[in-house]
Amino acid sequence: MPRELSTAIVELARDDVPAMIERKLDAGEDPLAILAECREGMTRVGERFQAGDYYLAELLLSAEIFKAAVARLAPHLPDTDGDRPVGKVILATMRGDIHDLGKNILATLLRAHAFEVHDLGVNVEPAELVEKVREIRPEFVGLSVLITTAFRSMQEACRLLEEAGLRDSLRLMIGGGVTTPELEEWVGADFQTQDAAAGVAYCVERVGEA
Ligand code: B12
Repeated sequence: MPRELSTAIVELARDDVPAMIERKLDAGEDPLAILAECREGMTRVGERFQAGDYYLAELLLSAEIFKAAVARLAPHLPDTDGDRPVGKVILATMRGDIHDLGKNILATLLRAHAFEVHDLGVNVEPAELVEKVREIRPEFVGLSVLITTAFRSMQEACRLLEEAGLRDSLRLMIGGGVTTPELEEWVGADFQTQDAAAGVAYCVERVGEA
């Protein structure tokens, strides 16, 4: 049986992964499904790291392989016809967290759906997020998280938005591999997912009523 794409990522087969993606695209496979396979590989890399079988060097290499995979898939991701922005979204990874691969995918998908995306980057201070919201007035704010130590800064961001009177004018989404419905409630968000496509669907559905 041929090796799975997710396994090639776990094995850090830097040279094989692009060729495997190419073959899948040629065979007409859904680029979003291919992306999901890559992400599964990253989850398994994380398990190896947690078990002590992989170190930071392997995490870094996996991130490089994954970034190259996303770059190859990006032109094939779903697109829309319109070029006028349908709505504005601010994205950020909050203080304490530097993971951004998932956030970047979400940004790509949202832009492909004609949203104007303001990506504030990683390790963002809650007060900085609030300032940007005041300036840009987005319909949506999306916070990405992969490390539990950043939960508190997400909750703080939500509280500061409320105190600034800005919380009711937008929908707050949280996403990333460690998020759960319980975290959504604890942070005070409106939506939670571990799937960027679901986040896009949420924005597309709600943009008119936001
Ligand atoms: C790659 C990686 C790294 C890379 C990150 C590179 C980068 N530029 O992002 C590097 C090597 C830098 C790194 C560093 C560290 N990492 Co790391 N890392 C990972 C790994 C293997 C994969 C993460 C990833 O990118 N997955 C792929 C993406 C695409 O998935 P995703 O983020 O979930 O995104 C998808 C959806 O969730 C969704 N989405 C994401 N965000 C959002 C937001 C919204 C609004 C929406 C709607 C959707 C959405 O879209 C994506 C596509 O569907 C994970 C393992 C894992 N289980 O995830 C560990 C992991 C997250 N890392 C971990 C740790 C501990 C660290 C370090 C502390 C290690 C260290 N000792 O220094 C540092 C973190 C420093 C810090 N303060 O942040 C732990 C966290 C544990 C915890 N309980 O919090 C994990 C879980 C590994 C583990 N099992 O121990 N890491």
